[in-house]
Amino acid sequence: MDSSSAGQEDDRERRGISERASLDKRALRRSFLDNLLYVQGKFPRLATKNDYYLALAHTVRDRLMQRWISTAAAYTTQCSRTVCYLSAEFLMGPHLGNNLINLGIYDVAAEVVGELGLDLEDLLYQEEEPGLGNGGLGRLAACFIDSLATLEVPALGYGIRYEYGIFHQTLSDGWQVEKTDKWLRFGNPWELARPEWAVEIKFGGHTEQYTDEHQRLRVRWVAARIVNGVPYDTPILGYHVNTANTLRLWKAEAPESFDFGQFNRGDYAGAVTQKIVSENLSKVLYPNDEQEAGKELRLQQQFFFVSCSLQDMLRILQIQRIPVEKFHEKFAVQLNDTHPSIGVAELMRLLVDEQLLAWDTAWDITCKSFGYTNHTLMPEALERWSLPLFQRVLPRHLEIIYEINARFLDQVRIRFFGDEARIARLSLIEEQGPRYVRMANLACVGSHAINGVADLHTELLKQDVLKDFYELCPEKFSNKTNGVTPRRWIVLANPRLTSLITETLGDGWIRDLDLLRGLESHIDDAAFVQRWQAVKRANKADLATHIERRLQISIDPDSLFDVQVKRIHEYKRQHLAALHIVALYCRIKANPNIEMVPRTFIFGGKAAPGYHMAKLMIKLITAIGDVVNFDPDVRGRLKVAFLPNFSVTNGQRIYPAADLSEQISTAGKEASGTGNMKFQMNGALTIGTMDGANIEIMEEVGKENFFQFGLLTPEVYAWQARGYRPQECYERSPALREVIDLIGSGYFARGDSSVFKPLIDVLLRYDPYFLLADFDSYVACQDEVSAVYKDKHRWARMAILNSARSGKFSSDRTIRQYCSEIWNVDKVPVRLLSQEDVEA
Ligand code: T68
Repeated sequence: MDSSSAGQEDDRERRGISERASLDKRALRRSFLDNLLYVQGKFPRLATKNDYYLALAHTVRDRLMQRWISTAAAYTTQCSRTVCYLSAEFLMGPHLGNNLINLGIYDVAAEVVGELGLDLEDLLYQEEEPGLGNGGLGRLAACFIDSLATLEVPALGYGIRYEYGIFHQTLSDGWQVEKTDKWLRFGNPWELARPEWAVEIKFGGHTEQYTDEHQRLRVRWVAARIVNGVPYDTPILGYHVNTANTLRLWKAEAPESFDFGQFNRGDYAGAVTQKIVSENLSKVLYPNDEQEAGKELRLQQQFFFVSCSLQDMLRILQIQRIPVEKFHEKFAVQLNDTHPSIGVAELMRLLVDEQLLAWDTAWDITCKSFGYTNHTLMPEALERWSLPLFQRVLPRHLEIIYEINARFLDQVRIRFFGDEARIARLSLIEEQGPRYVRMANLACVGSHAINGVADLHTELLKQDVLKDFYELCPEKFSNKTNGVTPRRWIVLANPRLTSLITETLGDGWIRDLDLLRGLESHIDDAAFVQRWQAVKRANKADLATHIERRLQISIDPDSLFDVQVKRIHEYKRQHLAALHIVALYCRIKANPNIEMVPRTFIFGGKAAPGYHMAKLMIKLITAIGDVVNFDPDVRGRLKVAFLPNFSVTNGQRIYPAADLSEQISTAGKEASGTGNMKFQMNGALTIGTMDGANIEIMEEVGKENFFQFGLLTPEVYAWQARGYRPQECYERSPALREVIDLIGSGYFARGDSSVFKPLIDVLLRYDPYFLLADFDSYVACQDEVSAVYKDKHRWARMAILNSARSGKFSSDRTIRQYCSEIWNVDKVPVRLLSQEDVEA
């Protein structure tokens, strides 16, 4: 083809594209207005912003349906091997913006609503985010299902449709106050109820033995109570593909027959109570992260969603006419921590008691089906259920667990002859003192694969938390370092950076984040660096405006934005950052004319409602802000802002505006962290300990582009073994002494020295997370941060390198590893069915 005809071809193609685009746009506008009229029942003049949001949501949903149906058809006809991701939490964040991006119609939608005098961003903020998770673990599940869909892998996310998600956090006089999260108040346009696939879930009662027609001894579970599980499905669209997988969340409902029994006996109130008790099961998300709740309702929730999901898988086998013996060939079932690990016993019950398989066959299927991901090194987070409670809720499962345990320990006894202590540690039942069922042990025994979520975490699991299981079956263990989806955390959250990168590299990086390496060759291009700085400056100005509106404190967008957003926890050490702020404040008070790089400290995160020390940490930060923000000596050089209600939505405003990412947990405590990755992608530099995935981030970006400080894990262990005396650190460091004494004096509490006493006492006496040991190292490292920040050009180059080297931390990479190393699943590309196909 000569160049002129190639040019004509290009031209025709371009014209074709622009014609299609304008068609798309006209169609989008038409259905937007139709949905306003026919779904919302409003004329434009009477419509509220929320009506417009819902009209747009329905317009987008209509466009998802064809992909959703085509995906289901492809998987059903091909009987595809499917990943089932079992998670008590899915912290999805708002759907509309993400779906617009993945459909490739974000800009068109912005034009359409713009022409009607509306602002797309404004409409996006109307969406109540489904906050069905506490933090990292739930958000990881959300990133994973995004990546699974984008990689065209058949997958179902199974969880609970909590009516109240994670509480809404407000601050009153600097203290956290919790409000219920009524996210379903205005309806949810993204879900479809599927009552035709409801299942029955049994609770309590007793078991009976009987002989079947082949004279075999069998067990039947006679339950005291039955609850219905109704699935609500949400389509999960991949990026620029036809795949739309399903997130299937279960709602608990009372079975009608139960109500009627009591009603007919005249006990109307009893019937209604029964209904309320049943529906309580999916009423509320437990707000504790890293702490086992030990509550009966929590065990009921776990069993409820796991049994619903496993029964659903059996139903799918049946429609695809796959024999139950091939369960493990059809499904790879992943346990997101131990919360769904009762699934091991429940699948055994379904296979043995209901499908009538032999024990050994059922056990083989079970072990081949399950994989278990551990997310914590905190001993207090390991789930255990007291035996009496377990017996009361799940009598049949306790019998099954005893049988699994007896057979398992028989093998252990042979392998480790006479090692009774080891046998006691491996047992599924804790026998010293009150007896408990150990859920991590159940998950390990019933899974063919066990993984941690960062290199260090997996190593520590092998050496410590799961050492006995590692010594028993080393081949089951592997690492899968976490990742996050660049679609939400760059494309949606940071449109300015997205445009800059796409103009520089093309848009391939959105599906293949390793391509960001291409940015490295632009690091000496002054124009590029300048544009990079302008993007960050604009994002910071946006966040400054937001903070000023919300908190009535003025923020200088040219100050260093130093950000720590995550759940509030002593091991995450937000109070170490607070000590640093006070240290800087003391320097200013000692010498008001001291030269100092202006910093804005931004915090966000929720404390578990019953975790008093975490709530006191929030109060400490806000109290320091109340003094520092208004002290004339400070002259605006330090600002402290605690942004209430940290959430996915707020994260999307915050990560893109950060200069410095605080990842300062005690070494050996944070399993991985994923916020650290979101900051890095968006061009923040990290100040961090050698903990979790920080280590891998430093490996990728290079030591010279990372601010490292603090004790290493083996040093923490050594200090612990030697007998750590925090008082000595206090006495040795004058700066630390001044800070602790100032807080202890009540200076930040209007002279009331009792307010922060519990916090100061813990630090001086025990300091279980080594704040005082790491204080000097942290402050010195922060001084280096300030020194580097003064050289804006150098900072920008380091930031660009951080972003350029963040490819490893795409959840696409993580999911590829799970697919090939644990799940053994392949992608199944989806062909779009036409209208006629669908109707035929
Ligand atoms: C987090 N765990 C880890 N737990 O702390 C974090 N726990 O390092 C890691 O990056 C992340 O998991 C993903 O792997 C949690 O978020 C919880 O939220 C939780 C909830 C209920 C009970 C226990």
